[in-house]
Formats: sequence, structure tokens, C-alpha cells
Amino acid sequence: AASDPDLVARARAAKEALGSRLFVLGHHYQRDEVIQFADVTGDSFKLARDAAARPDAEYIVFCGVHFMAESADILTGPDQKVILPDLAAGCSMADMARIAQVEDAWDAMVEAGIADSVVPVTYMNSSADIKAFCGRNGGAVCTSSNAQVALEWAFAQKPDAKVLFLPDQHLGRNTAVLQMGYSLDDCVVWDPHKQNGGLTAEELRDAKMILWRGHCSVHGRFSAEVVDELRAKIPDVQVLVHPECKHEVVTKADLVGSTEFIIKTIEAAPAGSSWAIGTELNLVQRLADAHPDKNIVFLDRTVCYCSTMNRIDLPHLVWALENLVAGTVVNQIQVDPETEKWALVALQRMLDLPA
Ligand code: CIZ
Ligand code: SF4
Repeated sequence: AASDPDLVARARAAKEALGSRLFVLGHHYQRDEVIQFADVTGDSFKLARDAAARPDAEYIVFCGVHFMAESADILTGPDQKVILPDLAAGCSMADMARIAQVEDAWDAMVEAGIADSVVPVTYMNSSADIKAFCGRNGGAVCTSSNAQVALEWAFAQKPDAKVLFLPDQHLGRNTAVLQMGYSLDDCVVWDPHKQNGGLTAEELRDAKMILWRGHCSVHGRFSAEVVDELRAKIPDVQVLVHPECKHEVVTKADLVGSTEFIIKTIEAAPAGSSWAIGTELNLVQRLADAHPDKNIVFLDRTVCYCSTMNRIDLPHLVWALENLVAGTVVNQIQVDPETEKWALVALQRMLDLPA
């Protein structure tokens, strides 16, 4: 849909008025009407680094979801203000791991006598206090591009190390099993809604990967049946999916990788090639529009946008920008200093990983 011309003009005017004091970051899953005003686009990892590379920008308007704005706040200077145009833009996956639940799980692991060998690793898609928990307990953050390197690092931290992987069970399982040679039996799932995670002390002791029971509501919808259906329908289709998809989907795919990997793969693909893509729909539609010479289809029968990403729309962006022009900072995301300190430890361990 075309954006409201009045709002487009107002966003443009506000950006111009703020000049280099403003830096607008746009996640790949954002709406077109918002992405057109982004100074840079990227996945959560790239955007966090981009934000850190602009120490001169007073205002960083983050068009994405809450955990990403928190990471930007952690990685930028104390005088820089990070703004999330709609505070309701959360992430259902990040919300599946609450700090109190994770502390309870850790206590249970202490009780089972295994905590000394557990290294916690959290996916970028988690709240700042979960990242801080990992920082305090000898662990690190990872992204979908470096999950394997981060897990190799974690397993090398201690003799007989186990990894507690938060909050996305699929990324953890797919990385351990498909990239690192662990078996499905090496993985157990900790369910925060069950007594003792739903696991016996013996199961905990035998596991190599303790996967938190979280998932992405968008990527979790893709199914192995639709992969089969599209392969039957489109000759030579290549299936390209994000590692947040279920194990059975990733196993059936031709290529698996982060959002940035998906974009690069499509950019490099020859004209006339056919692709079924399993990631958020705003991005898949944008790729299809940008590459009319390639046959690009969505790996689902129905639409599936990330509803919280979509909360950032042009009216919210204009509202945030016009307030800044008027000298009012709205919706600032500020991580408290103690959480920030430990989250930064976990983020730094990731940034120090071999590339
Ligand atoms: O699913 C998401 O939200 C992803 C892949 C975020 C990101 O950019 O890492
Ligand atoms: Fe969270 Fe999934 Fe939306 Fe990403 S796509 S913000 S992981 S719910």
C-alpha cells in the first residue's frame, strides 16, 4: 500500500530539520512505509553495530523491536538517546524467557549439581536482563550468523561443558545438530512452565544442550508439508530458510541462514532461478519486488508478518520524529547501568569471537 503523502512529507521535513543529530535504523522486517526513512537497514546484529558506529548522533530512532533498541542503548554512548517509536513493539520470543524463570532454572541446575559445567548462551533476541544473566555467569550472546562459533566457544570454556541456550530452542537445536554433529538425543528442552523444567536430574546430567522452550511465532509457522507442496509445484525451486524455523523445516531446506545471508543469497542468485523463502513477509515481499527477474515465493499458504514489528508504522515514526524536532524525547529505551554493565560483558564476548 502507498504511504499517506502528508505523513511522508512530514517525516521528510522532520528528518531534514534534525539533520545529522538523528540516525534512523530500520530492521529488514519493517514495513516499506517505514524502511524508506531508514538511514541504514540490517538485521539486529548489523543494526547494533551500525548504531555503535555513529557516536555523533544524538538521537537513534530504532525501527525494530524492544530488545534491539535495548542492545543499541547498551552499545552506544551515555549521551545518545535510543527511541522506539511504539513501546508495544516487543518480541514474543524474547518474552518467553523472563529473568525470574531463568534464575529459577539456574537454581535447579545448581541443585542437580550441574551448574558448574553449564555455560549460558543467549540469542540476540532476548531482553537485556537475560543478556546480563549470561554475562554474570560466564556466558555470551550469539546471533543467527555466529551461533556455531559461539557454541564452539561455550563448549571450550569448561571440561564436559553443557550449554543452556536461550530463548530460541530451534536456533539452538538446528545449530548443534545440523552444523556441529550433536544428536537430537544430546538436546533436552527446559520448559519454564513445568516443575524442574519438565526434566529429571538424570536427563539434565546427560544433556549437552539444554534448550529453553522458546520460539519465534513467525518462523515457527513454516511447515515441512508446505516445503513438499512447493517442491512439487515449482520445478527446481530452492528452499531458503532462517534457522529460527523448526528442525524438520530446516532439514528439508536447501539453504539456511540469517536474514543478511538470505538477502545476499537472493542478490547473488541467477536470473530465472526460483526461491521459496521462509522468513518474515515484509522482507520476502521486498526481495520479490527488488528482483523481478527471479521467481520468489513465500514459504507459507497464508500471510505472516511479525505483528510486533508491524506496530512501527509511519504515524508512530512521524510522531516520534516531530516530538524530537520540538525538543521532546518520547519512548526512550534506557537499560539500567548494572544490567547494561553485565549485558555488555556478554555482548563483548560475542564481538571477540573469531569471525
Ligand atoms: O526473527 C528475528 O526477529 C530476527 C531474525 C532478528 C534479527 O535480525 O536477528
Ligand atoms: Fe520476535 Fe519472531 Fe518477530 Fe523476530 S520475527 S521480532 S523473533 S516474534
